[in-house]
Amino acid sequence: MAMRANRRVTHGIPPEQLQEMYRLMVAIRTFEEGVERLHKRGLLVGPFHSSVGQEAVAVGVCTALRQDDVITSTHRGHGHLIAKGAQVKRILAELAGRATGYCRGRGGSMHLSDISVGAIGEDGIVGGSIFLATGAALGFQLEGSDRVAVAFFGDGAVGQGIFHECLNLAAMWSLPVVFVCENNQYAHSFPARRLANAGEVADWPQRFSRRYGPARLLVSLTTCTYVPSETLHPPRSPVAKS
Ligand SMILES: Cc1ncc(C[n+]2csc(CCOP(=O)(O)OP(=O)(O)O)c2C)c(N)n1
Ligand SMILES: [Mg+2]
Repeated sequence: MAMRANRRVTHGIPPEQLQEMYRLMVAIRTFEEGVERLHKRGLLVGPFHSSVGQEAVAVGVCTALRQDDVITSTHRGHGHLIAKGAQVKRILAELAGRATGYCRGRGGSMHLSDISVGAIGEDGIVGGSIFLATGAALGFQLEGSDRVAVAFFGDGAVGQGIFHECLNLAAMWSLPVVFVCENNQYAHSFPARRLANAGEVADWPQRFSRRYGPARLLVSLTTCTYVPSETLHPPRSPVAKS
């Protein structure tokens, strides 16, 4: 079927790339629905958190990344890994507790990583993904590389100190880290707006850059968060060495 796209909403992304993005979103949705069925039948080991409804964020962001850029992820991270190029079979094997899984079946849904594609780790600790990416970004800056790190995290992380510490450091040191907040309005099952006196999530980029300085904070849920590559790989000022 020929694909017609409204260029205003597709940011001039070529049709073949749009198709690939759509294919990835469908792959993530299909995976999550399948996992849910297997979980209900008791065929998986441990808990899992579905990313149904959040596929576009993972795909939109990861499409703009290079393979050597890295992402960190949360307890709801299958979609992030798939979008970054991890192998679906190995994720599923991990969820089933098989030795062919990413952590030989010992880590489960919340500890997936595939270093070879730059998915350097999920973290079940709320906010944990944020410091992992900030640390990776500091490493990139120190070695003078132009790689970037992306932290996916949930709106429930706003109550965690680590969120604020990392925004502060990233802004202060101009670290090549992008914070991507998945605003699903809940901290798992608790209304996220009751967690912190931080106003509307959509206003966070402005609010926190006023407070800490211009860190790169994106907020999205259902809209496809396509990030132009130049936003992720901006020219850098040289690292000050003492
Ligand atoms: C430091 C910490 N406190 C509490 C928990 C228990 N917990 C698991 S998920 C969750 C809420 C996460 O909300 P959010 O980051 O918005 O992710 P969502 O589930 O909405 O995708 C909490 C409090 C945890 N994992 N880590
Ligand atoms: Mg949430």
